Amino acid sequence: MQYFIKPLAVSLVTIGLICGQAVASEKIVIKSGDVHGDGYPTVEAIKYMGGLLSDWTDGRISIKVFGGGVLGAEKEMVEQVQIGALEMARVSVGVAGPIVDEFNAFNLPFVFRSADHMYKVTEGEIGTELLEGLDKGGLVGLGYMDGGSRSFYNNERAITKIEDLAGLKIRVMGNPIFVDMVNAMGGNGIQIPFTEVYTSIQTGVVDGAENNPPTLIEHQHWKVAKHYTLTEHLMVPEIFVFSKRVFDKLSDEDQALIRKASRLAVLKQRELWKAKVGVAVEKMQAAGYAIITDIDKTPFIEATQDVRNKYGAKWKSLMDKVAAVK
Ligand code: BDP
Repeated sequence: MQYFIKPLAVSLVTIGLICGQAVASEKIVIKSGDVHGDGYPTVEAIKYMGGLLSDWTDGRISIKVFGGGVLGAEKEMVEQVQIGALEMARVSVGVAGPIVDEFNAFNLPFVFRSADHMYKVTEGEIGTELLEGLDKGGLVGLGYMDGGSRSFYNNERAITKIEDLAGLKIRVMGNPIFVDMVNAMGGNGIQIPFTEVYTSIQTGVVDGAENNPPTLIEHQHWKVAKHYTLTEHLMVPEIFVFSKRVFDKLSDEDQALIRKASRLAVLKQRELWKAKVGVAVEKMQAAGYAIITDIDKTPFIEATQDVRNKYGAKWKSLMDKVAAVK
């Protein structure tokens, strides 16, 4: 697939700079990619951010969201942002580990105790430092979004205890941590790009996957995977990032506006997220889709201790700091 789109913002800003100064009246259209489509909280929050920017600048700055994965998988979108061919992307922290290694601390199972714990970590000193670290990867980390909790779904059998996962082929995001995580629980973790998950389950390439309720429903995975169990083994935050190449060429005022709008987009997404999770669960239950909520998580936590030890040892003090956030 070709997903090269004219880097509009880059060219406009460049024109201004060639003339020796930023041209305040030049239009800046920020293109932003997401694997989710309209109606999904991350997409709607970025559109909201675009609306704010547009209002504040009388339409001079706006955002155009390219959702539904039309710009490629998350890893590819991040690469596009790094080179400045795409201005912005909203991705899972799951794919940010290769850029800022410490982000992998957030990718370990059962690290966050609750959504509140995750908010406090991401909004506090730890989260801020990690976002700033994206700079070395050519990215400006604008903020975190809520990706809820991820749980297993599959087409083979209901998971009521850890033994039920034995031998199941489970799709995971592109990061070896997630493969180790599933394997530690007795399953067989397989990395597959998000856009191929539905077909992979449908055709039996994998037995299932793991994700949050809104994703399960919005991407129709529940139609091909009958059993969903709220193991809630992962709480992977999401981030939205801006191309540093493009950002550095913007005026200080425009950078400040983008940062201010980002902050409001973070809060908006949280609000939209909470509503969306409730609706997704209700919709599935009303349609007679069985969701197993009563599950003893202790064996899952114990089985993954080695994974936390193996990867977490590298960031021991960071992990301790995360755990100490009350
Ligand atoms: C969804 C995240 C998205 C990931 C996807 C995945 O919002 O960023 O790409 O999971 O599993 O929950 O790949």
